[in-house]
Amino acid sequence: MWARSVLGLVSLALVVQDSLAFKAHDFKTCSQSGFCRRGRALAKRSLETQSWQSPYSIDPSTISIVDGQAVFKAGVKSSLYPDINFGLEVRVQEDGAVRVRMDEVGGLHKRYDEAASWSLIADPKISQSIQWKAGKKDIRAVYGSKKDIGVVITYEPLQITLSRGGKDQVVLNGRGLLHMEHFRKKEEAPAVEATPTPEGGEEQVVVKADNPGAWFEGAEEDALWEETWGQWTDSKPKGPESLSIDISFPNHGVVYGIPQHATRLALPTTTGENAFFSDPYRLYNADVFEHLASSPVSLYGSIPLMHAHSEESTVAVFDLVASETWIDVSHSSDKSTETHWISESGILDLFILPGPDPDAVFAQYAKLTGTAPLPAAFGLGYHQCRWNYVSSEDVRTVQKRFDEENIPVDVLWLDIEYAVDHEYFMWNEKTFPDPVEMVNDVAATGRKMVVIVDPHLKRDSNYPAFTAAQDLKVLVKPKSGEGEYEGWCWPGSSSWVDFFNPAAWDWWKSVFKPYQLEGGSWSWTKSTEDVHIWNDMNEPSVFNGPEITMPKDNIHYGGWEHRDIHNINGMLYSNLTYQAVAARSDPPKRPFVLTRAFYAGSQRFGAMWTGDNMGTWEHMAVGIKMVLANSIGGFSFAGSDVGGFFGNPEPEMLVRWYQVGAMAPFFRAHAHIDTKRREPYLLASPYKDIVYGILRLRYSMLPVWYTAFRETTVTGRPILRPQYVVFPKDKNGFDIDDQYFIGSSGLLVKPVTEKDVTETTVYFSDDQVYYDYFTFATYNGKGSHVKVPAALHQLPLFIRGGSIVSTRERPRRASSLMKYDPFTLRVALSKDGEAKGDLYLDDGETYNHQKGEYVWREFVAAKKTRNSLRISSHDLGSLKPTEAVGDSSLTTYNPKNSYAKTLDEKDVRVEKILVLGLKGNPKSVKVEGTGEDLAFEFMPAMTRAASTLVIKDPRAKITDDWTVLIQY
Ligand code: NBV
Repeated sequence: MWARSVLGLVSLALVVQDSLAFKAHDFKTCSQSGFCRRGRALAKRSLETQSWQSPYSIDPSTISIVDGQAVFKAGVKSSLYPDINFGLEVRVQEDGAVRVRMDEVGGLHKRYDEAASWSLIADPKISQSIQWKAGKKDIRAVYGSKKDIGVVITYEPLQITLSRGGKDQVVLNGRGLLHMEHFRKKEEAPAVEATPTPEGGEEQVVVKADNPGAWFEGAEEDALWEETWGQWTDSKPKGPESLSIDISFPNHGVVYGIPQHATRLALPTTTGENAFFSDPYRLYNADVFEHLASSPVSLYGSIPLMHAHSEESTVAVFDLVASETWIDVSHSSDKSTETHWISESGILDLFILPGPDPDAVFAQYAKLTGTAPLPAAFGLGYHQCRWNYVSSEDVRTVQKRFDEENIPVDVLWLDIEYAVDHEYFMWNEKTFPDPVEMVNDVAATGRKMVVIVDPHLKRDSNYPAFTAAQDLKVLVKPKSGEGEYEGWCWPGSSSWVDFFNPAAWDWWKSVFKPYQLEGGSWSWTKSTEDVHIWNDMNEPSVFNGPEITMPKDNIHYGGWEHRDIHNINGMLYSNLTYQAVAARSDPPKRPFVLTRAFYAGSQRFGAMWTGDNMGTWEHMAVGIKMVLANSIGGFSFAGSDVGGFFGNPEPEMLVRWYQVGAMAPFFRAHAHIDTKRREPYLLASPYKDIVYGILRLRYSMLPVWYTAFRETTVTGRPILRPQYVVFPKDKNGFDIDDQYFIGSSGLLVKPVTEKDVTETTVYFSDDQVYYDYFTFATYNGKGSHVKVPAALHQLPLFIRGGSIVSTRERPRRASSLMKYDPFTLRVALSKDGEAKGDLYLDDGETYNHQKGEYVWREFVAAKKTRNSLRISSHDLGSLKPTEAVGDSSLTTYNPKNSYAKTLDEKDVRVEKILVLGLKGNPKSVKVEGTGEDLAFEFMPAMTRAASTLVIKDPRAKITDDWTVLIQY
């Protein structure tokens, strides 16, 4: 690795140079990882052995049904090891999801079983209406409102099947690959003979003399007790404890999810004939430099959730495991998918989410891991970052340039060079002599700053963050369990706080307080409430560690090894930082925290970005797919570095990247320290004008993004929705991952990610009219791939007929200055001449929305007679309370709350209504009730462009109920 050796870190320049050469062999392939090798070898043997049968079975005499009728428990045995006991538990939850847990009982050690406590929001509620019926060979339950869901647990061999309407949906251990390696004593074994693998890793193979289980486990012991890879030896003090399970979807031909990988949304195969990738997808949070644009290697985060989809149904599995996991994907036909999950440690804790459609799966998953809270509104604005703005004067100049050009930006960012010696929180006083004044200058224009705080703490006895953690004894320990683990990172010799240790929590929260604490302990006094936080390197990245991370035998709180918790580690860091930023103000304000590492549940703690992408077209394109995969995984607040982190994008590429970024929930430009400056105002015309237009477009669409966020907060439905989510029955859309809808707004976007493009093809699935957002050109859907103009200044963005889109079209410098701006409504009439859409507003800053301080309106355009159209506005929360899986405070409200009153007092109104696709010339436009005539302009339909009616100042306050009547 570029900075592996201590001596290598001579100067930043050197490190950076070296970093530009990514070496794939810094990361293991499956064949270089002992347990993955064992798992895949098991799968191979199963294919080679006729009449293969899983050795695991249930002992019927041990079956018990507890908790009313809902929880099935039984003992499980493996015929290979009759003396070892396993316990199986299958619970059916209230929403029909099935949880399968299995652990070794009375083993030599304990398997890690705490992943659920970090990832889930609560213990899921068990169904009270399940009846298990035990037979001789199996036990089964039938449930669901139509009594069409069945769970069958077969005793011998052990197999669990979920079916719907008589069709198998999910089968566990159907291929007999379940294997929970039990804890064992290290026997006297012949000396290890190390054979190098072709990739340069070392296979350590011990031949066992007498092994009756060889047909299943293999005749040889492979890296059970110790594993050496490169210069690192993993001591594996507890020996083997890996877990393999096959999960099949016999009636689903496509699978999605398991972020984070740089690949297509519909996951390509990794095994079987003509497999697309040769290695399984890996989940092992890792700092992978200059990663490939198409690869199954693990990246910075892991969400072990997989959707399986067909025209008939969507189901999912959520494998709640925190250790390194590899997942093979294959298709035995184009209608079925087989997967094989191999994890290094931990219990089996797996959820089967029965669907039956994508929305139901989102709700089922959100009930488990929660939804994203509403963000601070500025988080949806444009973020200007680079590594690094080098001084407070630099920051002020950047801000000034944005203001001079009259272009919006909400947040200016500081990367690691603000911190002297890379001791986070500690300003470099030479370059940042006046940090509080600098932040105040930025805040004076309604903006915020985000400052990086990495998790590695320099081991410096004068660094208060380090010494406090040391005094509290909350640092991660080395394998001996004594003292503090030391690794190498930006500041040199560093240690890491163990956030699994509750003793670290209150302290970490106190550190972010921008005022002197009682008792005199250290806090970040040179900061303000306008500073928010960026958590990078939290995989964790350790320059001199194996695979640029911590040794797996490091010890965390509770005696767990790092291997047990690795994939959760980064989530705890952003969780605690999020709490810390919230806790510094009273009453609390919504924090903004950006994280690089993540796990299932991280959506509760801020935003993520896709890490260090390259400035290439391929990376631009795959970034969209990665953000979509993240959205499937519940983590919608996502984006990738605009411009590409590495490299100097040509202007055309930069423009396209702004188009991509502006259409992502998290919109930030960022660049490596070695790159040339590329702030939008540095571009020449016409590029600069196009980018300015994109920035303004983003700001005008903020109400759309915020409303979509509300929906995800309440329902768990993603903000970005790929085709299969919106049209689950249209199989032509299943592979499409380069266009997507934004929330329920009806907006469909297909960003261009190729050079020299003047037109592109968009897929319109349904029998509906689609309007070009800018020109109002119309396209008819129904399964057509349509060519649309896409020259550099043209972003292919469409409104689906039947939608009403609310925007704010007055250019401002920051979103905070738009709070009381008027709205424009685009009423895009459906083929039937009707439309609707909603709009959610709150103060964007406090938690008052949870006390009902918000405005949630619906606009409806409906025909009154054959020749008249009514466009009306009414509040939603008092009329149509919806069921919430997330924040239920956002479903019912009193429309007369004080936030609504403020909007009323400030006269916040609709200033313009655009009606697209009216079929006839309007004769009059009036306010219904008063009969007042409204001014309007009308452009009749032209070939392929919709008719456009512009109603000016419809006398419509945003908080009032009103109706406009159009006669035509
Ligand atoms: O803090 C420096 C960078 C940061 O700019 C980037 O966004 C992170 O992904 N960081 C990684 C560390 C080193 C990158 C070469």
